[in-house]
Amino acid sequence: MAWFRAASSIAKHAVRRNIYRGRSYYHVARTTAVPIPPASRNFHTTTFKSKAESAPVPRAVPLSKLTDNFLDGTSSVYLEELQRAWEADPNSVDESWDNFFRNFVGQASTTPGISGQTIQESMKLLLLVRGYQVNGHMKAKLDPLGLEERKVPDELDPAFYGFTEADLDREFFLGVWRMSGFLSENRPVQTLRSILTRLEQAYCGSIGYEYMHIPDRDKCNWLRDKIETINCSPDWNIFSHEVLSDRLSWSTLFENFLATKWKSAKRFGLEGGETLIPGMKEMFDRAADLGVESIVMGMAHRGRLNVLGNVVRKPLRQIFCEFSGGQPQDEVGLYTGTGDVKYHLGTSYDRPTRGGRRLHLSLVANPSHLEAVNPVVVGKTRAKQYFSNDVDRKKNMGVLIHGDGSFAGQGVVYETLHLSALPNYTTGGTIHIVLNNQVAFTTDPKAGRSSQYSTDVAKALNAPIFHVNGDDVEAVVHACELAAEWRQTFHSDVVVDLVCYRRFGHNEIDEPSFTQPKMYKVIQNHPSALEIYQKKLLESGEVTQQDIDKIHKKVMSILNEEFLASKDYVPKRRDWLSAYWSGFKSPEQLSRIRNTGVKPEILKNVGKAITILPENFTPHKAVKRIYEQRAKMIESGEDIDWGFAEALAFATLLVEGNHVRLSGQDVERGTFSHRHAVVHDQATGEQYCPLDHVISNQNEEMFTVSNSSLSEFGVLGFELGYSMENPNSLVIWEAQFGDFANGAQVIFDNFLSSGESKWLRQTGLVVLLPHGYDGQGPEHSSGRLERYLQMADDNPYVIPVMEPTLRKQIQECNWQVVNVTTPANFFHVLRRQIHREFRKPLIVMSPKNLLRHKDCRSHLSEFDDVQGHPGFDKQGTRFKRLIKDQNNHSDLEEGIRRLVLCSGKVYYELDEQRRKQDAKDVAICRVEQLCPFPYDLVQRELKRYPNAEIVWCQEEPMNMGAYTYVLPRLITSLKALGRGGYEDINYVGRAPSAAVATGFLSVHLKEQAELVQKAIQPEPINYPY
Ligand SMILES: Cc1ncc(C[n+]2csc(CCOP(=O)(O)OP(=O)(O)O)c2C)c(N)n1
Ligand SMILES: [Mg+2]
Repeated sequence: MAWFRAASSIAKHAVRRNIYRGRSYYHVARTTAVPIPPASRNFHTTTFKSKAESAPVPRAVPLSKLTDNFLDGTSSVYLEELQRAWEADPNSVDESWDNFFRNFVGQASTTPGISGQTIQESMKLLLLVRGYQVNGHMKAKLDPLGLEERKVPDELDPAFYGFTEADLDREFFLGVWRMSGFLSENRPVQTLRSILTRLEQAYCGSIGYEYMHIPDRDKCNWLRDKIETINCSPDWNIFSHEVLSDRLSWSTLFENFLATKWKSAKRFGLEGGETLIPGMKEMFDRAADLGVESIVMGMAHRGRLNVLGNVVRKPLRQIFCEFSGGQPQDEVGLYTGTGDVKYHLGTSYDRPTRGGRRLHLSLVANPSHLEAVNPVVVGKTRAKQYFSNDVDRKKNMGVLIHGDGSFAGQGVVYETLHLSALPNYTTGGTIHIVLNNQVAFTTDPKAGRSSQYSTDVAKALNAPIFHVNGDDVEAVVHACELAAEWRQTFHSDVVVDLVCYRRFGHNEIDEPSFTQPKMYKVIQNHPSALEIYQKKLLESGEVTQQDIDKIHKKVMSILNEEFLASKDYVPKRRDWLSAYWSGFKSPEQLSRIRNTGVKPEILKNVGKAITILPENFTPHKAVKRIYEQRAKMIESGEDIDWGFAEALAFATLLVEGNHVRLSGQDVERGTFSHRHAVVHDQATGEQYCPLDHVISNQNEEMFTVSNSSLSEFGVLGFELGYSMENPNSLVIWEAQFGDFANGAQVIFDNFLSSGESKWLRQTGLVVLLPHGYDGQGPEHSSGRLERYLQMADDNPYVIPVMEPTLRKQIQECNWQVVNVTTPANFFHVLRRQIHREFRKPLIVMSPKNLLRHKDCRSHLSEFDDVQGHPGFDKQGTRFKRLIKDQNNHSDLEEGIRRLVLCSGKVYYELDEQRRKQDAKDVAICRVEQLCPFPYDLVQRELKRYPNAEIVWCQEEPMNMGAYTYVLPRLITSLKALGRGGYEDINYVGRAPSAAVATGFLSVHLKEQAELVQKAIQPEPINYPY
């Protein structure tokens, strides 16, 4: 077959390709070329510069292009030395320095007016300029309420540098070289007064710029150009004024309208921060002009309805209808779900832009957990980039709107920011807007954060931060525009800190004066941003009162029309479904159960393709052995282990055209060194990923395996967002050890287990949680299986339809939880995720010691679809939800005295014990799929052993593991068969415990031996009674 590259010479010579799209990350060792590391990320260098190399060459440097540490102590000493050399012999220095010194001592013929300017004065002047660049934002007028009490830093005071009143009208020389920013202007000589005026205008107006923490000169210069150049602010012509007035009116009147129609409803209004809407619109228009075609947005409660209505353009009648409590009518074959409050719902629309383009906007649904949606948005954006072949990441962009309290307080903000430059997670920059109303519920900033600004966390990522006074709509729009330009120019994150206020309480029925009395006294008399702007326009004579009234009338009449129309509006659930998913089945529509076996020749071919390493490649010898063993496995079909079965699942899905992405901590090698998906050349450090070469011309990201940052919340959220974009992708997150997943609990609780029910969005995300008791102590033994089972929404007392042709059990359940014990079954459960017409999250308690267990092997015939092969059941080759006893029992086994039901790796220990004791009258069944419960198969086994004592055996403590989930379902199964109830189910396992496991290996071994022996013991168990 053409698409195989099995033994092709190209495969042999290929090394893992560069998926980083030409960016010069220093860990791009997977590429053939070794890129030059950027200084900023290479701080652990062991390379020392030679003296000759480090001697600076005196070259004229435009002021605005100076490195940020130019004026430190060493630079001035250096300058003084240079000056001395120049005084001794002007020809001894570079011509530019000659020019420089001539000017300072008044010798330059071009600048006759300045004499007596000392070099110290020049240095101080430069320090003053730098002072504004670094600290100008401290003096910027950011707070619309004027309540901020900030000490203006000394660096902004000319007296600090020794300048006096008398110097104000003295002319000073600032440079003759070509400079960016206002200091250029071909006016190197300016009075101190005019220099100060310009500095104040540029840095201390309604926008406070923070960018001097960015260690990249070009980026700083780009910004200085935008900030300092006299005509850098937009040309606010009358057209813009009209557009701004209109947009601000919509934003303001929308909230007013909701407030009058639904007086006591919670809507988390935008009042006090209405300029967000014109700001976002301008940002989106500008981004569209610069090539953005699709924006994924995430935001919390505040202003969400306004954004939905005015930015995303969700029909107002629909918003009003939902506000009145209108419930979607159930349509045949469509979801019911539990729904969610109106300010959590997501949606997507196409928005026409001012420039005549169309911009696709999607607002991701989110739970009330602030900021939790951030990584989800970023992951979804990345998936959009992959599926639209947006290799430059210019067409799809993420925008996140935050609250000031949550941005500073929630750790996931940092975890998400820290994904921004990772090659397999970057989206080419997210724009963040902090809707900074200077309060979080009832908490003042001084109690809510230790940093000066709520945005300080973003400085760690070298993002520029534009603080802007939310009452100045023009400034807000300018900052938003600049953010879009930054993102499209530098493809990195940027933050707009929109400093505003909250006109009312936390929500509309909350009383803010209980806790912020002074602030609310000011707010009471504070005009809205719209009033301020209209007044300004009226005073300037640019608009008339009639113009203003006209806009007001137009907006109000549309709002009223939509309100009337909302009464007849019939909400459709379809409104909530998204593009790639058409044809996928809801829980109400029966999806055929498909086989997951693969044709033997395909298995063989892909198997070969993924066991070949390039010629001239020197893998570690242990890895070489693993690959040789894998080659043997595929050749002989025997002893296929876990790691290889997983690779076969990936490879076969790739061949079928699916995208496969696996991410998590150390997943490339695998925490337990079993995967080796990326092989490292021991001589060159080059990397090779065999799964990148399954089909010819395989897209470099089609298979992605990526070590992640050390974050669970952020990375799992990212993969969740990624998985939601396109169903034809197997997206997997693997925890290092299962218990670490609790750091991502919000994603499990509020998105993965309940997202479909709340928001009607499906995901087939797979979560691998290493689990199993092997004496590693309390923190590495358990993947906390019980938690995932406890969140399952299947009714323990109702057996659903289990007949294969009518079964919708999985479709109707919120997720699947499995504890698989054979490589072949793992292969099938992964493939099953894709080979079905619906998507459901899959939680896998994945093994640790089974990865190398001699009995945990499968034959290739269990993977294929050949009738008569061991994997082939009545219906074909599929994932086995339950593995019956291996002793090939007939349909009725009256002589079996005990049926041990278990799940996971304890099976192998039980089986061994049974062999040791030669306990032929004990049957052991493995419940591979715990949730939803395989009632049909469990009942089949119960019927097979009518006289058997029934035991649930687990290695986890009684209050953990699957016991509490299995117990009521076993009772239900027994009752339905008329075979007893609660007291007939015996428990074998560890006693209840607070800690997951003992920290002492000896205790572990003793406990483990006891429970295994007990499960097989000849005497009856009679436990817990
Ligand atoms: C993770 C989390 N913790 C607590 C809350 C409860 N809560 C809802 S809004 C809010 C205040 C948020 O303040 P801020 O981020 O400044 O947004 P604002 O409401 O001021 O717009 C709090 C504490 C929550 N929703 N999520
Ligand atoms: Mg706030």
